[in-house]
Amino acid sequence: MNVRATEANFDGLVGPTHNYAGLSFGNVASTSNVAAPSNPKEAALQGLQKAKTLADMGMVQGVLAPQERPDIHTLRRLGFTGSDAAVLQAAAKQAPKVLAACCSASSMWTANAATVSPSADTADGKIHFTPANLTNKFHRSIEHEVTGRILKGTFADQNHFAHHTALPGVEHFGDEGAANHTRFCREYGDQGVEFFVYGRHAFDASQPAPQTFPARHTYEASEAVARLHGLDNSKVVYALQNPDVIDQGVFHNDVIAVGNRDILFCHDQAFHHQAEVYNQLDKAFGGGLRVIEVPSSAVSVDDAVRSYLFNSQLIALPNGETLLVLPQECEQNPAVWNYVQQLLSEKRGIDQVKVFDLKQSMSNGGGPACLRLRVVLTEAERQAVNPATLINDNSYNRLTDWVNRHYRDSLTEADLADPQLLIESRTALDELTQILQLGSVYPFQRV
Ligand code: SUG
Repeated sequence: MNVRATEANFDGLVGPTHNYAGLSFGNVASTSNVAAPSNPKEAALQGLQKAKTLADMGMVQGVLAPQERPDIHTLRRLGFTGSDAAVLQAAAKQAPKVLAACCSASSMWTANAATVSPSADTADGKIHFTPANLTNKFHRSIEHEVTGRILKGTFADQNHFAHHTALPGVEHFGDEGAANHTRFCREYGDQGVEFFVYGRHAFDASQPAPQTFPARHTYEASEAVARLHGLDNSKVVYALQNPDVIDQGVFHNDVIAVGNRDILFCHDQAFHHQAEVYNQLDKAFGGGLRVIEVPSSAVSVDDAVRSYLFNSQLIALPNGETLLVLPQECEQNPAVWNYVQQLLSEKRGIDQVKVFDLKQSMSNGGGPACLRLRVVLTEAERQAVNPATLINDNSYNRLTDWVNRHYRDSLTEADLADPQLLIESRTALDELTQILQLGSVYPFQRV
């Protein structure tokens, strides 16, 4: 018998060093906004506003803490020595791009924090978490260890939550987490179909792969995560991303497809052998999967990448309606907005849309879906989540006040070497670990 469960969303709190450093080759927004000044305060408030709005609509909404940045620990591993200020100064002089990478607030995109399998899908009946190794980008490859600690501090109860370490940190097992993972189910408490999308095969060179931009995530990584989580093979589907769309800027599957419950909303160019992928999903689902396929004639791949139509959150509201959460860039794109209006009028399963201003994150290639990690929770599991990480009026006000007190409203690459920024960031994070009751998760708290 299945137990009633709901989907919770855990959004990444944007860290105090949010900046635009052009670090993500293959991510069009990241490379085109390189060196633009950022506004960390606005970025964090925009994220919190989205979280609070969804909490107010009756969703279970949490937050995940950011990383410690600048990452002095990694800079020391790379040979910079002396006081923290001397490390920053030497890195700025000798290797400014390495310093920028060690200052990225990229952990805000918690769809890349981990892959999560709900307890209804796993052999031992626990929720399984595997932090993503994010090997393809240096600035992201230094996230997973602290991410693992933050996840353990948020989902601490070992009776309900099983935490794995990240896969081996090499390209063969490149893992980008939930951005390439979708789960279909009829009710959240039912056993679901877990859908893993990857960009290339690491051990089979005969398979198609992109020519220009990197395929960050491998088949072998997806398979390993499914094994670690104890998933039932008959309820797992793997699909190769269309290599041509990776070459057009679709660096994660969640830039071209989103799914929830019995709906898959995707572009007609999303997958290699697309019709076969639909067949496999429908078979594993036991029939009745609803596919809303957006034709290229209505929305081009380019429009999808610019607007982030598919980086939307497909949400089942408590009143039974389905909500599509979109970034405002969709409203500003005539082809996309026309399509959205048509979708609503056709009543194909999406009942309402809600648009958010997430420009600070969008300018680095992160939309609504990038900013959240989905965790399906039964009532007993929800009770076991660290309550301080859940959003309500009180925690929202506290976090907003915390951002307003600690964050700068402008940051450029030159500011990253400022020793005062390191002090501000650590002071803010030290207070945050108390607000969120996480314990000492950061390297500076563990020396
Ligand atoms: O990994 N951007 C992130 C965006 C991640 C979006 N996540 C999902 N699609 N789920 C990335 O490319 C840019 C950082 C910079 O250039 O400053 C960056 O890391």
